[in-house]
Amino acid sequence: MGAFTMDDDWLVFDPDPSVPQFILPPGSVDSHCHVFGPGDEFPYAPERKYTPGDAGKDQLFALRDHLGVSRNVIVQATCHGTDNSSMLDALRSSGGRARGVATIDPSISHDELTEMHDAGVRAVRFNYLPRLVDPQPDDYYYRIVDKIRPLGWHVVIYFEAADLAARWDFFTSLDTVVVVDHVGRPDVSRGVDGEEFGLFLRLVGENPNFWVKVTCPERLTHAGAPYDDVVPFARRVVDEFADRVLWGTDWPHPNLKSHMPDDGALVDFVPRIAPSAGARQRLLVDNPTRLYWEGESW
Ligand code: 0GY
Repeated sequence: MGAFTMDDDWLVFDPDPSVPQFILPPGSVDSHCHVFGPGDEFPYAPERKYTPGDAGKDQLFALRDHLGVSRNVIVQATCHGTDNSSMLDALRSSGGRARGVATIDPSISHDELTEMHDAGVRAVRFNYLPRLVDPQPDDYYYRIVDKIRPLGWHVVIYFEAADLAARWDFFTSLDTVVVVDHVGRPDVSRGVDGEEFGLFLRLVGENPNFWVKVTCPERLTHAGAPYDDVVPFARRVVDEFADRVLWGTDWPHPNLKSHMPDDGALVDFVPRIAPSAGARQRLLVDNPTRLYWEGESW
């Protein structure tokens, strides 16, 4: 028995995903995935809000190869707090095929940041979901931005659409590239032409430093697989902001309660939101390569 027991209602990732019918173009990047532990080697943080089942780098790399993905962007999961060791270990084991998004606090030293940069970290994540992290004042985040600016890193933000208006001034004050997780977490029952999603489209339209991950149909859907109700939202963003969109699996899918997606089906979702080969090339290959491997900054 290991040191950690996953939450009673935890859903573990699909151990046997389908082989996708859609063949990913060479160089495709899974721009949003995580590693959890393993807890015996990389303990979960005392302040975590959930305890997952382990999902380590070997399983992630096996999924990468199974799906036909070339590279990963591994996002520090909140269950590890600001201890990035599991994520950094995965980056260092990837042979240059993974980049990272870290969670740090403002007291971090320049040497620690440089070490993370050398391992492949290129961004930090600010998380605004109280079910995942305790809120911090804006100043906390501005201090982090000051620390990462010299390295040319960007900021990934995770918020729910209902909170966008209240955070608008802070978000738009950020002078880095800003990547928004999971299409800005719209309530898809409100419609793609509704006020809520309209505000999000305005955010990205008015701020050319904003990028969007068209990820997580399995999290956004009310209808369930094959996620028809999410298609218009993701497709609108891909159509309007073709050079600033990223795709990812979100493996191993933390905190899903309704169902666990088939990761092969998540690949098959791509042509539905990016119907042309040109749009897919940008979404899957060109955009993430520019941002995470070539160091595009703002
Ligand atoms: C996601 C979504 C979630 C969790 C985390 O770091 C995390 O714990 O990001 C969520 O629960 O919505 O992006 O994986």
